[in-house]
Amino acid sequence: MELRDDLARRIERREAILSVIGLGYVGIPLACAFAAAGFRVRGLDIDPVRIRLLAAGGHPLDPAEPGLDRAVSEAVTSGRMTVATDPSTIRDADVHLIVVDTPIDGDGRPDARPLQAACATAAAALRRGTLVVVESTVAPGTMDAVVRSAVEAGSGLRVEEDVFLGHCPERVMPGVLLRNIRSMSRVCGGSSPATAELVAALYRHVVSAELTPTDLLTAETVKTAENAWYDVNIAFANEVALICEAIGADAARVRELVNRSPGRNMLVPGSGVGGACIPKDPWLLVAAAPTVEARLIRAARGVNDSMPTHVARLVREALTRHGRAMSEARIAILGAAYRPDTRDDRNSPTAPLVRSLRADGAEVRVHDPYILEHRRALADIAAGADAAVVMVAHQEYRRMDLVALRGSMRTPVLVDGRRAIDAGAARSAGFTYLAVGRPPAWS
Ligand code: SAJ
Repeated sequence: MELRDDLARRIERREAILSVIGLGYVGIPLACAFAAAGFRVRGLDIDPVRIRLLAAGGHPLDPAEPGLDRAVSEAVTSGRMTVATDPSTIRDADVHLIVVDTPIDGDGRPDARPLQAACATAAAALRRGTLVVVESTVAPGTMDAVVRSAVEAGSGLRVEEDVFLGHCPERVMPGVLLRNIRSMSRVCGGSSPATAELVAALYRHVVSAELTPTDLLTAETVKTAENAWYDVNIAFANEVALICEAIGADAARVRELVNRSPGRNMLVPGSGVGGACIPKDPWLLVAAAPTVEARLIRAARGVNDSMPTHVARLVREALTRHGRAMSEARIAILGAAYRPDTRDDRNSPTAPLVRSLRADGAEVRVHDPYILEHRRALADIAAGADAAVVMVAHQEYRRMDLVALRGSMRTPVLVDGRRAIDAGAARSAGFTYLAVGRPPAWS
């Protein structure tokens, strides 16, 4: 096919112009990576504040994100990356990379509106011989039912006759955004095998890990299934932890010995599952097949979403044994982020925990050294508290002075949602120490 071969040559020579539609925590590092590889990149976003910041060489993401400040600055000052809110700026692009969010609604149903809007923007700029690649994680079947339809309706062009479709799901992780683009393997879905090869050839410029060409549906299913796998296995670890607490076994020791058995990989129990991906992607997978009950995947979501409530129960039980009613209790929550040593608090389990404790009438204060609104001194947050609850394993909490913490509190209850604290040290400091997966101190 002459059109595709010509595009392949332009990609190989890095003459192809790329647009990146959606400049978020995936789109910004992606645009920078392709600019650093020598491509001209047209960034597009609907947020003028974000665009102004990027055009000045800054970015709205975590300032501590390794290498990102420099990557954005170099991409902009080199002139290889330009950014705008005006969709006309992507008309000369040969490849459109769509990187917008793909949320779900309260019932777990995909909300494809941001994707549809981005497809319409790309479609308006499409010319014969161009490629559209969706990086966003989508429910299997979306590339065909939503993207293909929007692209053909919006451009009047036909997929595989005039234009080409790809799906290369992102595998970023806050805290290692640029590293993951280079080092994480990717599936490269295409509207035909030749187009899948073209997508792989494009990503070869920024990915040094394995690139596997495949069809669009397989690519959509791989991404959502890999994260549903993660969620189900975390739920398994959490359920074993609940059983261990009830029977008096230590889930950490059980996990350690289970994983010595060949082919076993029990994950880590904890206070819940946060992030932009894991709580959402299982629902995208399930949504693809409404006639399939998907009881296991749904139940796993329920187990993981119940863990913050379980932590609240541990707090309640410990305070009761100290004669402290929840209605008069002061509780210090350590950690609002969902990932250790980052400020990323998307879908953090801390939010439902705070709601649950406040519903019991407790006064709840939240500390997190990485999040501006929670950055008060830990000593101030813990002063006079009846319980301290570790919800994310920030280094600051792993290293904190437990004797000083105990001394500042009114009641010595320490609940550890991430096994971040040494139980012996906690007890020596005078705490009633509880942890997810560990039998209660009084059992
Ligand atoms: N968690 C547990 N127990 C575990 C593992 C995780 O409770 O054994 C919890 C974490 O505390 C966290 C949540 O689950 O709250 C998410 O876990 P994570 O931080 O390890 O994963 P994410 O959401 O940051 O990113 C994941 C990653 N996938 C895997 O690690 C398999 C990342 O590589 C993907 O790129 C990303 O999803 C994505 O974009 O899908």
